[in-house]
Amino acid sequence: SIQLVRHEDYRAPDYEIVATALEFWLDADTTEVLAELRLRCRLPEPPEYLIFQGESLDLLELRLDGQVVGADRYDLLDEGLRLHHPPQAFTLNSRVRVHPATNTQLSGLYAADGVLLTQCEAEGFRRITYYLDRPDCLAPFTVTLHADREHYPMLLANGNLEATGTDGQGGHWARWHDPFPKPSYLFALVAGRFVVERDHFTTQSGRSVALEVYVAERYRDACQRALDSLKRAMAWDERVYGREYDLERYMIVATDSFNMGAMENKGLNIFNTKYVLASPETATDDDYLHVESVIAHEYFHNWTGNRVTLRDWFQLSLKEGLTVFRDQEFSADQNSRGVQRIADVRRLRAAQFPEDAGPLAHPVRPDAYAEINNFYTATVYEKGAEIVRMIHTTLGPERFRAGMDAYFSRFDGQAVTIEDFLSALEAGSGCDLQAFMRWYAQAGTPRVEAKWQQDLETGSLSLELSQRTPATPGQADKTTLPIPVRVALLDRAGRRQPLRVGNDDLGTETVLMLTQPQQDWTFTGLHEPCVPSLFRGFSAPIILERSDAVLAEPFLARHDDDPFSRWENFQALAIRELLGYIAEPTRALPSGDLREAVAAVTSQWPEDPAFCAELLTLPTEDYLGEQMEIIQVDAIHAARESLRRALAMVFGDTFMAWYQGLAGTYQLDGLSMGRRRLRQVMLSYLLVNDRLRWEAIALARLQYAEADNMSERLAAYTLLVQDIHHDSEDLLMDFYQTWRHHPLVLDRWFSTQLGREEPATLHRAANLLVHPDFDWRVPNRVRSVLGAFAANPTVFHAADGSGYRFFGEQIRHLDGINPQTAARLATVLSRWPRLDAQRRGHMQGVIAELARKPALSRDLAEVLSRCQD
Ligand code: HT7
Ligand code: ZN
Repeated sequence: SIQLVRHEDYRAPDYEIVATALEFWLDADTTEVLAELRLRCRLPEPPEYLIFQGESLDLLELRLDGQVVGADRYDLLDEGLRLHHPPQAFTLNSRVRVHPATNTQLSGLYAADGVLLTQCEAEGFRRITYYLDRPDCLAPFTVTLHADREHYPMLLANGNLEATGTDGQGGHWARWHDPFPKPSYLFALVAGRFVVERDHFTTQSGRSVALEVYVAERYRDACQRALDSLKRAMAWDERVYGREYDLERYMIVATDSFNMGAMENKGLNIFNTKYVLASPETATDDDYLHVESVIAHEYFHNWTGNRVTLRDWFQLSLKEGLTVFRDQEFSADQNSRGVQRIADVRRLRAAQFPEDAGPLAHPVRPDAYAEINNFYTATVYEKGAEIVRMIHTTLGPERFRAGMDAYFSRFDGQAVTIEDFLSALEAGSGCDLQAFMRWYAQAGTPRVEAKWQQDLETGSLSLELSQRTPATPGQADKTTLPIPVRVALLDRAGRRQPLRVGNDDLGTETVLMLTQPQQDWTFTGLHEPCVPSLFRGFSAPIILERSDAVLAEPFLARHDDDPFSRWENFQALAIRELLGYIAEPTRALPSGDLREAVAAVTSQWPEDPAFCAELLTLPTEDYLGEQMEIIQVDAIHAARESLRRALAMVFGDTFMAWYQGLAGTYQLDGLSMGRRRLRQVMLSYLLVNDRLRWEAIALARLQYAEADNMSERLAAYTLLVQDIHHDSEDLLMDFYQTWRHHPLVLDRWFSTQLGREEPATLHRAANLLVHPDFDWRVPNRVRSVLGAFAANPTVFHAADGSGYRFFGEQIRHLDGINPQTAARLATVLSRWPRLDAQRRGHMQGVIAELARKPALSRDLAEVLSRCQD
């Protein structure tokens, strides 16, 4: 059975580390690490023993206060080194060897593309040296790096560069000091050959900060977006939160070999190249937006995560949820707030809602884990951000800011908990927020039911809201949550009406707090018929069930002045249409409501093309599946295709006119990006219009051949390659020949072809796994095949189970190389409870077979075991 770490078992560390000094003799095959830790007991009497975590380390020497430690004074355990009878205060010196070149897990110190680099969050530092590897153990670090100058001309670590020098025979060294006490998970070093793109930022107090982006020579020209985004993020954090950067330099290093998106190591961020590099020839508009938001996210961690850090890993959302909220708000301020919110909610619904409804459901603050890496989830990140957003909505921006000021001033330099966060927000804002603790503790997506009634005679409108949260694994009984409901009342022309409740005048938009299982509000002075617009801006992460849906949705889809809410109701029309068609496939499409809503959008030139693109994009097959008790994979696919075709037939001429009229020169402002996005939506419809198809294919091929940017080129390429009735082998060849030397673009070559919804895609996937450019050690490449395969609804969910079996075999293989990535990809196997009996049996069979294999990683074993619960 798997051993769990439990929140309730938390104990403060017995020792503090007063100072950490590390010295590295770097080499890809064998690196030697000398650690000097000054320790002091925090208890009146020292304990019997002290455990230093360590994993895959060859211990060469151990000294205590300068004396060699005898073999009877310590044991080497699976989890690390147990030192017996530690003194009250002492200095421990250890010398260990590690092997970066064979570290395919990409946790700890590893080698990639001739570079040596580290990833320590969550528990990678123990793969570098013996340590108290826990987030509540903070120390200032001094780090000296020695390496061969030829192979590793640049030597980087956290903090400020103190000194450099040469060693004999072509060696050199650099010493770095980070004065800000930090937990080990924020440690980083990098050694290698890079080009550096530089800039600087002057802080609000007038200090100049050097900004440096380190990339491989071939990426030299693709760093500007990252630097610009960084400067805007720094200015934004000063303006919105009063937070200033604290070191002399801020370094970002890009690597193609990385388990996640990026890492906020103090002063030395390490990034997946995917979230640093952007040039018009290689990056899409979405890539540009992602670079901006991930750069900002890691920068914002400097205060929310680094200066104020976590007491233990159960508090992960304290830094991640809060920092996602901050990066979402930053992006909303840089771009269109409405479109940003739609994208945030799309992501939440695509990843977090299914997680919260299946066997992997867990609270935003989990109670137990076997492997903490498995808890970097959409729930911790995205739902965590929604909780912070609800608090922000409840307090309003000024009181929220006062609360955040209190948080930073109380806890700077400390390792704290979510309770600490809420209590500081309470102190700063003067509001009671205790009830929000329940959102952190309770899993599952709440349902809110809305009913209302208007009496035109008396002018009163009564609104009744009720809430319930379905049971989740291990949490049968659910409590009531505080749910902020942003509302407006719209008259027939879509105008907001004054909101009066009792004697309170609430303006034309307000936030109601639903804190009971069921609550009523009566608005007065309303003598014209009104429709409530509820959960504007998606003011809470819930599923809304409105009793008036059939009437309200068509109206709100056309008239709601809140962009999120209008989009939401538009989507609801499409969902209703599709579910209706699945129930009765002889129905004519598109029917009245949706047709009229689309006609209203297409009747005028799209002034806000990005928003129009959102409106006209149909819900994904996955999201449709979420609306059904049992996911009818094939029927959903058929219905969505039929509706796309039907809309294309009715609105084809407008779509063609827009496609032509929206063309423009390539620029990177929001309007130009929006035009490109809407043009691609138009093109996707035109390709399924029988009358215009041949013309559309010619246009798509022309767009592919002549585009001067990757956004338009890839959009046309993807549509053509994924069109199973079109022979696009020539395009595949051309794309490969053109981009085979650019890993990020080549990832697209791999993933796009796996989006073809036809049985042959299974063989394609198998062939790609033995392609000379496939590499099991590079997570981006692995995800571009296995992630893309699992995202293909009809092929992955093939009724005969072949998709699941193929996938399971690959996960098993990957687990031996990179358990973290294997376990993350394997989470799609948690979807079985909603599949039909045949598919469910196949998927459960694959899970059971995988789980029986010997020598599974803790990561994968935990995911499989939770999938089986
Ligand atoms: N805080 C970072 C998380 C992260 C990570 C976690 C586990 C294994 C590898 C990792 N790389 C990065 C990313 C972030 O949220 O900013
Ligand atoms: Zn983060």
